[in-house]
Amino acid sequence: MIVHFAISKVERHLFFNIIYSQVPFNHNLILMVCFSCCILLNLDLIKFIFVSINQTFMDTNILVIGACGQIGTELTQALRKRYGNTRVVASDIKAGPEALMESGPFEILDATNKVAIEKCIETYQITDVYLMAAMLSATGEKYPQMAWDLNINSLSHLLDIARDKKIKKLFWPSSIAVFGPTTPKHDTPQHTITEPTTVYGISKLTGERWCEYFNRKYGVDVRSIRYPGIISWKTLPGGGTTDYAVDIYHKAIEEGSYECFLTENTYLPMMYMEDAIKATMDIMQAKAEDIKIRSSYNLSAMSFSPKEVYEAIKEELPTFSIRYQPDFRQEIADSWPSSIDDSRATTDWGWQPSYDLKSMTKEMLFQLKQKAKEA
Ligand code: AKB
Repeated sequence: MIVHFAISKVERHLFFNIIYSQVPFNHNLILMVCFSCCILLNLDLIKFIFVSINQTFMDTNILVIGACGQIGTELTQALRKRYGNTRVVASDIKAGPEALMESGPFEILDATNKVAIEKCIETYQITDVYLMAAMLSATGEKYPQMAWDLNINSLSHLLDIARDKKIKKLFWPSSIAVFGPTTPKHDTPQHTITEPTTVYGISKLTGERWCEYFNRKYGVDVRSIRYPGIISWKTLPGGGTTDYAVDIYHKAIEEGSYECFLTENTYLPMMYMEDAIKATMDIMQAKAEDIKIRSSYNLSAMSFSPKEVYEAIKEELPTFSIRYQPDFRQEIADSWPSSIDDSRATTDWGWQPSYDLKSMTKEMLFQLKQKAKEA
């Protein structure tokens, strides 16, 4: 008991790191015995020894900033599955789902507070950061200055931290929002006109230029993809223009009808969450020399309109109905591409999506029906 209370949060983190680590069992046993002996001898010594062990055996410790958001929640769980629960620190500005906060370390962290981020990185000996905190397109238009401050300052802090060699690798998501009304709309190429009209798009485009600059000038290993609209059943998105494509499934199950804020023929690039998580983890695991684009990769899986997703749902739920009531988000959607050419991601690091509209619709409806039954 006395020993338990004498161990700090960091030492507990390292202790569980050893238990759950993927080093061979006999090594694990030796480390555990060493650890126990050290506790009885000297606490400072413990820290030193376990910091060294941690660096030797476990070379990846991850921090997810914005872990309670739509992508952050599922990304954190997937990373914990792959790297071990204690090696993935989840953080957000406020508390999130219990499952996420209880399955591994969780810290309250403001993505614009550089000092707090650095402290967290030092405490947990973080090597890789996934910066998922952002204000999306629709909310960004309501609070342009806040969107700019959050999206730009958080990235700028992390790039500085990476330049100062305090972390090894940074993942930062960009978006199809970097494109604008002057961009070729169909099969939008990787390198093309980028004149975004939303503050979100402007911040993402600026971020892309910063990433490439920090890579070229300081050798920072930053990796990025331009997410399309992401569809998932576990966590709701917040403040985006593509949010309708998630909401429509929820409303189909809960109410049997949906009022859509985009017109029926507005085509946008979309992706199922499982594919988005796979892409994010794959680009981070790829060899550094294979990541040839250091601004951000085009990424795509499918393209559909509200009418097409409605028809796909109706095949499964024949009484489902829809009404179209476009609002200010229509103008944003009209400025974005309807489909994306992501061939560079395929050539450089092997990107391949698994879900199309039909398979995603089946999976979404199945999972949401299960969830409704369990509630
Ligand atoms: C949004 O709609 O703002 C986001 C995005 C496409 O980046 N989902």
